[in-house]
Amino acid sequence: MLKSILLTAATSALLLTTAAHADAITALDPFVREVPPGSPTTAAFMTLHNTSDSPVRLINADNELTAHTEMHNHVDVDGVMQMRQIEHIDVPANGDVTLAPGGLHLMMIGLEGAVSEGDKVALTLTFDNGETLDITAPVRPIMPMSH
Ligand SMILES: [Cu+2]
Repeated sequence: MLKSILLTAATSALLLTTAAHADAITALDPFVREVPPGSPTTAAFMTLHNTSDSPVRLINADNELTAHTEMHNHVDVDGVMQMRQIEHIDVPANGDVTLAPGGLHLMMIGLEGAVSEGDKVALTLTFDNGETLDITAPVRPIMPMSH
C-alpha cells in the first residue's frame, strides 16, 4: 500500500516536471550501428520530432562511448556519396527530421572497442531553444544496402 502511494507520488512529480519544461523535441526510434572491434567510428540514427510552432536546431551532441560526436550528412560528389560534417541539424516547426543510414547521422568518433547488438548507448542532444534531450539508443546491425 505504502509502496503504491510512493510510486504514485513519484509518477505525479515526474509528470509535473515534464509539463513544466514543455519539451518540444522527442527522439523516435533511436539506434546505433553495430560495429566490430577495431572500428574507430560508428553512428547514431533517429527521427527528431518537434511539437512546437517554431523551428528548433540541434546544436550539439554527446555520447558516452566516444570523446567526439559530430553531426554529419552525406553529399553526392560526382556520383560518390561522401560524409560531410555539418554545424547543426534543423527540426522544422511541427515536423520531423530523420537521421538514417546514407543521410544525416551523429558520428561517434574515437571508439575503443566493439559496439555490439544488445548494448545500449546514452546520448545527450542540445538544442538552440535551451532544451537538452537524453536518449538511450539500442545497438543494431545495419544490413548492407540492397542492390
Ligand atoms: Cu559520418
